[in-house]
Amino acid sequence: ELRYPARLNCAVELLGHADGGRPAFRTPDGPVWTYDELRARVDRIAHLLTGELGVVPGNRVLLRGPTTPWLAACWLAVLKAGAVAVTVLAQQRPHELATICEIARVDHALCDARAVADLAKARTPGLRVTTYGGDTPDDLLRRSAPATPYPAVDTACDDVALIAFTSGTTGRPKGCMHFHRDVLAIADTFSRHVLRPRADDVFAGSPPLGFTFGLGGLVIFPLRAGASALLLEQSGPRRLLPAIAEHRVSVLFTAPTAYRAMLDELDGHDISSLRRCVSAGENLPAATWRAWHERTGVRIINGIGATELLHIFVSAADDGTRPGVTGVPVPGWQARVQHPDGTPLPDGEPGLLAVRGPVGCRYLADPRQRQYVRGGWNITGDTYVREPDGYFRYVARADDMIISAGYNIAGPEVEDALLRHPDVVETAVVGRPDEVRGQVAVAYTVLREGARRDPEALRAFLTAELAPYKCPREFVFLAALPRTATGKLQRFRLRTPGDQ
Ligand code: 3SK
Repeated sequence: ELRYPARLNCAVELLGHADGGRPAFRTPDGPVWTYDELRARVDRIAHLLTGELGVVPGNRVLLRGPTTPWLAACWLAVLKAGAVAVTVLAQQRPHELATICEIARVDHALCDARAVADLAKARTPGLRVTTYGGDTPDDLLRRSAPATPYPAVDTACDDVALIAFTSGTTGRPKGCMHFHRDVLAIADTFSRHVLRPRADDVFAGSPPLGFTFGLGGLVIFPLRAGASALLLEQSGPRRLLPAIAEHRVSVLFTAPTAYRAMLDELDGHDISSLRRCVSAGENLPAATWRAWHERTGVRIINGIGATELLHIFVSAADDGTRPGVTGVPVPGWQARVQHPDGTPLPDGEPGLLAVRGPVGCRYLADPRQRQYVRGGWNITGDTYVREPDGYFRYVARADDMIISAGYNIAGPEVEDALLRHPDVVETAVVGRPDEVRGQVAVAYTVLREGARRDPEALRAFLTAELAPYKCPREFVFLAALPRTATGKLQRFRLRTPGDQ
């Protein structure tokens, strides 16, 4: 069991241990920030926050900008000053920002000067916006501040440190409150036991810091280990590969689609420095796991996490990783598969994934809390099967099962099979209402450039791989699949005809 002192400021813990001369953050073209430099910049920002800007402990501070060391420094400074960080995504539009500010009662915002226009348009009454990295005299980084160490606010371990918003694939965003101890708990469970990072590791990846997958992988885990992170503003698959080669990245965080896209571009890039590759955010198809392993020799660490629980809670390490399954509960976490009435189900039977561990879901003023936390378990909304060997295998999102003429069809299983076809880049199989069968499966598919749109060829390929009833009735070819800002597939948009 994890035990933390009653008084704890997680920013102090994250910044506190590494030797000051060691690298903390790197960027593709800027100078390396050492731990000493990072500490000094965090302290400077914290002085300004609580001095000139008038932030007091408990104030909610919105943080917005591309993934840069300054954004990470602002996040650490807000926490060190006892305030609450509300990190948002660059893609969030003014009305979404306004909703987040309203739900989280945001008082102040620190915003990369390049991203301030949308925030200004959000028209949130009383919000005080300060830019960083701009050229106006009142820009945060142009103000003068004491060069003395900032005495961290003496927060309790269960004071709220951050409010993370679920991008949600649908509906009003939910703010999830996380404590100072939660920040350390994700590093002391998933990172410590699964990643087992070393101080000479270089972390990098594509998820933004406004998504807790990225916040953990690119800030919390490297700092907790005294390691460094390469922070990339542009982190599409084509940018990641040269960056991995140039900076000898050893721990990579990205999404299943990015692994698949990188496979096509691997030639000519030396990525032999990679020793850990983490995939989360969506289910990792077995075909992608196998192809990556074959080409790179690295076994992808597949994980399931949630904004509600901050990071990954089911995964596997090293030789324990396998294609087609997620893994076992991360040490410190418990998981089971249960019936919607809360009864645990036997191995082999699909049901709802329920987890509990050191981090809990605490929605900010949202009655959906009652659906997410039931009987002390967090119900993630995923259908899983626990195999007899204790591994958890993803079946579908609970509301994504397609029921056609009495058959249950798991969209991801069909997708996995379709992805084995050499022309298929991405696919989503969803149910469409049908008068005769209740629902029929429809495959929305993105093909490789120049490939022929041939539904019959795909059908023939699939019937050799799957029971015929699982074969989609219809194939629709798209240029791209609809996704949220964090890259999650928006199946509901595919289910609504004309909304793709
Ligand atoms: O969406 C996920 O699967 C996830 C994974 C890791 C950390 C956070 C999240 C939301």
